[in-house]
Amino acid sequence: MEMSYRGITREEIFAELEKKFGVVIADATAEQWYFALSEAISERLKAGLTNTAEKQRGAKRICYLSMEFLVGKNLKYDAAAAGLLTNIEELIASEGSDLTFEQIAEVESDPGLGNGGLGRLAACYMNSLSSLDYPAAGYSILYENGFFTQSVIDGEQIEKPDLWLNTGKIWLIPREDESVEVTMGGKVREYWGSDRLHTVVEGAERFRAVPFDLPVPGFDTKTVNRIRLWKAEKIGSAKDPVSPETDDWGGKKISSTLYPSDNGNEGKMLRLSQQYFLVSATVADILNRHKRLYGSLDRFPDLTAIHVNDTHPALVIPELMRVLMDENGYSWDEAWEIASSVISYTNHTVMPEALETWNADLFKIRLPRIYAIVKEINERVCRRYAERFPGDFARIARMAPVSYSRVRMAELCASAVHTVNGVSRIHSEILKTTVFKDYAEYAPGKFTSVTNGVSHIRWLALCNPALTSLIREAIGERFLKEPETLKELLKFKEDASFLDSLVRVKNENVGRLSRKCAEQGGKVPGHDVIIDVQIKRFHEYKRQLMNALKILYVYVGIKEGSLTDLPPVTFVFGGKAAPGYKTAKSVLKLIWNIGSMICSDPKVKDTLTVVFAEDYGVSSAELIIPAAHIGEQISLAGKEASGTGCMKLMMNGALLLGTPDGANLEIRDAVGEENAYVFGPDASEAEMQYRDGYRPTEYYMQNEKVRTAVDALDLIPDSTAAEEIKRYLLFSGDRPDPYMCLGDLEPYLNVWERAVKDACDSSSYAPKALVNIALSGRFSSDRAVKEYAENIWKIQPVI
Ligand code: NBG
Repeated sequence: MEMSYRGITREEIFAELEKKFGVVIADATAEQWYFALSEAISERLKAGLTNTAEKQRGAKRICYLSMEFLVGKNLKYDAAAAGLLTNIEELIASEGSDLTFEQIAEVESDPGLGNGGLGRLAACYMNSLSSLDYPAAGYSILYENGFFTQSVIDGEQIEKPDLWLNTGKIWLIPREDESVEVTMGGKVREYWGSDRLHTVVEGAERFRAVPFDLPVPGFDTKTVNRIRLWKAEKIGSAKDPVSPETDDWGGKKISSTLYPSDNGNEGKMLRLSQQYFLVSATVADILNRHKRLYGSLDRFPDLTAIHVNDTHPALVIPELMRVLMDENGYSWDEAWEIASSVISYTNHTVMPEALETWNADLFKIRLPRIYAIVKEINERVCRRYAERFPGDFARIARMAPVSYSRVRMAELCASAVHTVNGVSRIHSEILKTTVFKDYAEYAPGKFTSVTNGVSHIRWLALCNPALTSLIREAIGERFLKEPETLKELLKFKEDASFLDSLVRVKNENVGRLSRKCAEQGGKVPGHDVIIDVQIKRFHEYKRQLMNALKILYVYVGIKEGSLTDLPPVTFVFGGKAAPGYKTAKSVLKLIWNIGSMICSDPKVKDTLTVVFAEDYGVSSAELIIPAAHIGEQISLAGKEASGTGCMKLMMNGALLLGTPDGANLEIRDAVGEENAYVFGPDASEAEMQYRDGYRPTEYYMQNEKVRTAVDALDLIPDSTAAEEIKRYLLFSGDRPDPYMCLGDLEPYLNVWERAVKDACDSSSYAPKALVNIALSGRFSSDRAVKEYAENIWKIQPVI
């Protein structure tokens, strides 16, 4: 790959070290190297940003609004994107330093700008937008504290603040010159003047939104787009006589923490404030820039696409209308036309608790003018719904953005935007028959699907260098820019030496993971083991509990001698439970306890190991995924919108073990049934099963395997926790375990056994792994972003 930027020289590093630390290169620590290299790369990216802005002038661009961008460490990615990896490695080596670039890159904390799949997806999309030279800007909040840092002591999750900015701020470019003001609270006053009605908000709380830009370089191209992160500062204080009646939520608080707990009104209000803060600052920024570049807003809709990543930034709809009407003299109809022609929305979940709604009274106090606009939108769209479905009041109430004293964000989006998409084929279909059924009947053309994708650069090339060099030797490096060309690997399906190398690489990666586990003092995978991973947020619907029951079943089988021909298996779990989510925490603890029980059992401990990777995040994923043989995606069918872990695992040669849910289905279709392990009822069967009344005790009574697994809960030393889980599975109220773990347990156990045996037989595993890697191109974020660009945003690359 060509260097896209001027190489970094020894003199430059020398000067940086001297300026910042007063040390010479020979004495520099990994940390000092980190800052010097980051500074050198940042300088180049700054220039890249300016050149890109210049080049993109006059082109339509996408503004991607997301409350999260889980970008992962910057140094290594940015160095690779800029083509500076070899240059840097050589530079370090030529100094005779003991340090490696890997060690230096590790100094950086994972940026705390997101917590899960949705945020990681947004980060991959920004990477691909730049790599494909699309004009784009991400917008989010500069959280001082990331989600939280997780440690686990005796199975209890301990949450500590994530102070990622200590190493992260070096990548941020402060742009105080482009600060804007955001107001909340206050009272709406209308007055008549110059032949029209004017609306102003008086006595509002005022905040300054200060932008910090995180440059996002494209891979092997000069395009650098930015993610603009807003930091909140309060202007004045609560005692400020200008705003005596408003509550003081503190400017600092708004951007201090990612997703504060939303229990109770205070949390809710803060979250609403964060969301409005993001969209209000962003709309001001987008419009200011547009006017600066083009003089007026006349061509605004031709040159701008705005994307709402899940409902969190949905208030961009009324906010854009507010600014167009109140500050720029547009009429309602004009403002509505503009907002609905530029804004599109992705839904990322069908879980009812995640479909945001706000208490209308709270909303009205906090955002009075926005509330008035949302109410007006509500009245107008409901009138249209009523024309189309006369007399069908139940349906109109279901479709209304404001209904039963709630402001409903998904309904607001579905009513206002030009395109709504789901994130996998099945999810998009489910949306049309459930959450958005009424709208899909009203405006079928509005709904589409874009299956998620992830960056092969981060999730293959950078995290799995051994596999990458093997692929590079086999088919060259075109796959880095065109992941679909990985297909060429299929010609090695019967090539014994290539398949051997694939297995060798996997073992090397297992070794790398083991060394890391040992360094961190945790449990270590054994030798020649199968690595079976389930890494994701802890949530009931993802069913880590079903996996735990499987481990218990296998444990008993080995102990009692009924399961004899199993290879050694290490189960790797990683994931955080939301601080207030009791069931998720109990499951985490259960897994921890099972791990402890197994490792103190001499009869089983050589065959089974449970590793819990604490503080799971982008960096630990980069280590675990390349080592995995089996990736578990076992959500109850219909519940996981897509899943992207399955894609990352696939491109690293892990075999999918999963339910017919989300993107699993598309992976299965791509690689064929023989190269993936899919089990259990499909979404409609699962739905029917639940509706007809799921009776877990019947599974327990009638199925020996189920009984063995559930009874094994009694073996766990912490009996209270085990009792609690048992109640949850079998009895709790009239609705035990809504995700029906026991219903799917038997087929899961059967298919798992087959998968593990295949995985340990290289002649069966290696060709399957190869097919998975070769056909992972379709799950690239480049493909996904192209679909968004062409079908939804209508933007073109600018080279
Ligand atoms: C998550 C889904 C995943 C999906 C990601 C990215 C939210 C609200 N949703 O299935 O649960 O892969 O979004 O689309 O985080």
